[in-house]
Amino acid sequence: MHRYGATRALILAALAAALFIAVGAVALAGDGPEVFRLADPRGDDHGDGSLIYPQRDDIEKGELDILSFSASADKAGTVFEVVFAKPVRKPDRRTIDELGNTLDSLARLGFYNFNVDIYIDTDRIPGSGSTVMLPGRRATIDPAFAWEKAICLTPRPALAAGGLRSLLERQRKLELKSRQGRVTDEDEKQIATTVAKDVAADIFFPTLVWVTGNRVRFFVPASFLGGVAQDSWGYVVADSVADLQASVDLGSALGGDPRAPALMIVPVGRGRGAAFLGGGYEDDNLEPPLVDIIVPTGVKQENVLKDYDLRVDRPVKLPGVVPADLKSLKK
Ligand SMILES: [Ca+2]
Repeated sequence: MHRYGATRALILAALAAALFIAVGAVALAGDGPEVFRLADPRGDDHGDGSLIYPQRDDIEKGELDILSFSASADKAGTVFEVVFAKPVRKPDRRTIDELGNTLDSLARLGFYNFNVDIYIDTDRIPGSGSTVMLPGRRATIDPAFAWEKAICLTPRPALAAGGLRSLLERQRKLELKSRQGRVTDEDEKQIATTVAKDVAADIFFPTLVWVTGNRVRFFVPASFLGGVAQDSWGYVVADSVADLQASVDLGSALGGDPRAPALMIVPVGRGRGAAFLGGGYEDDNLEPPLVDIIVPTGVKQENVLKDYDLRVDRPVKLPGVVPADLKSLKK
């Protein structure tokens, strides 16, 4: 009897420990104080108003429809959260390439259909920072919100980071070549080192991700943002359909500029199809393949994403949102 009691006590202790660990893990996922929350309308997951989801049976309207974007303080950094209109679709065991790779072995973070880009203007000085978005977004950031730090939540972060580095390396090699005529091995090494350093300092690809129902939360360390995310910073948030296969698509031929590279993103095309966002215009390489973006109060997403000019090659300019400004508006 006594023995049975001891065993039971042990089991209870083990259960309590397991529960403690589970609770600890949940607490890690951003249960600290909320820094800000930005709301976004339901039903606007159509970019400039014309985009149609890829015609596949594993993605449907609502899945990329952002309802809110928020940030919570965490001991070691920030946990961002995106809430979608529909549950996040989980990678299953189906084989998706000739090598026999299964979807869940490639997309290991619990989601696979979307990217969420976040460009953060931390210094709030107009014109200071970058206005360039990740390859294939076919849009720029409004110089008033030029960014210092970018975050790209994508199903295959390591592949995306590697793809971005090789793209930038090639770009800088070409620049150097046009300046000095040739590129030496030493130059190449130098370029690779600088690019790796720049990408690590400027762009973060989250690998700690929690998916629950309609919500995806992801951790960004204080070492990257220089502390916890601030509500006085400017945020551009845009989502897109993820292309799992191609880290860097160099020959995106779908109605676009064949020279324009794309990073893990499904392009826009005409009509409807499985491999692209439908509803695009003919001979149009400036319509962004961005499905849902968060815009400032009083601004219409569709108008922002339509505001480009093919005649003078002027792309869309995305404005940032400063959460603290919204709070003062409410007062
Ligand atoms: Ca939305």
